[in-house]
Amino acid sequence: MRIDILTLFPQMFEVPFGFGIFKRAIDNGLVSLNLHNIRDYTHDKHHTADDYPYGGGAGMVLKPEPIFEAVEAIKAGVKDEEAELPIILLTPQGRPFSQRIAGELSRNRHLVFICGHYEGVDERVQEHLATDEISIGDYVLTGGEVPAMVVIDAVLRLLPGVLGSEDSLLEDSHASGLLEYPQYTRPEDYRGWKVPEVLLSGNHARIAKWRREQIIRRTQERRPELLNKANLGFEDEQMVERLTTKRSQVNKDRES
Ligand code: JFE
Repeated sequence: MRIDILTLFPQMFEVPFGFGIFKRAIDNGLVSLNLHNIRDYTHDKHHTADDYPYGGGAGMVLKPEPIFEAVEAIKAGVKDEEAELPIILLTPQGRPFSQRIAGELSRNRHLVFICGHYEGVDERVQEHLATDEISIGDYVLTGGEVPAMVVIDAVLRLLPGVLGSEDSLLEDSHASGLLEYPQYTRPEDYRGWKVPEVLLSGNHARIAKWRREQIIRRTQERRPELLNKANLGFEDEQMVERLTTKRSQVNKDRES
């Protein structure tokens, strides 16, 4: 997969993509990461990338020209097949990012990310250049760089060969839309806190049942809205049913 990133601060990407799994993916040629400094696409002698907002107000807004020209330079260097090239603007006004969107994006051969800064970017970028707008959550950051890193991280780990083993992808919780079961490693007893006996039993059927129950229980307790969206099998539904009846009994016991 090819990824182009437009930013005023290309160096911000050097650490997350310069080490570990992503560095290996880049070195192995699975991923190519191209950083573009928006300032390099300005033409005035001060390399002005931002300006005051029309209508007044605090802060600065990124000018449209360098961003359009940077994207056009990228498009000029790729084939026509990429007419559908996703141009993704990170913004608090975008569609909420999710594992599903990560999966969709991972099916592209090429992605372009636009990272704004200051109070945002000129609206004409979203209207006439971006093909997608993504928010990573309902909080305001200082720019689109960290959101771009979040999206790219979630997308790259889905590409074949990027992670060591593809099994871990299937197993992971958000792929199924539910939370994860608890994980333990040695020691068996840490400061008196013991690993659940079932995990030491060697009984794989019992372990699988226990983990499934943990997944359902935790999701029910912490993120009940996820359970409603998930496709549960008959046994899972029964477990939800049992846990709900148990809980309402507990609540009744508490109330009485
Ligand atoms: C930019 C900023 C004032 C934005 C209301 C560019 N999920 C998510 N949170 N924050 C962002 C994305 C994000 C993305 C790009 C950004 C924030 N800012 C800061 C300042 C008002 C803003 O929009 C600038």
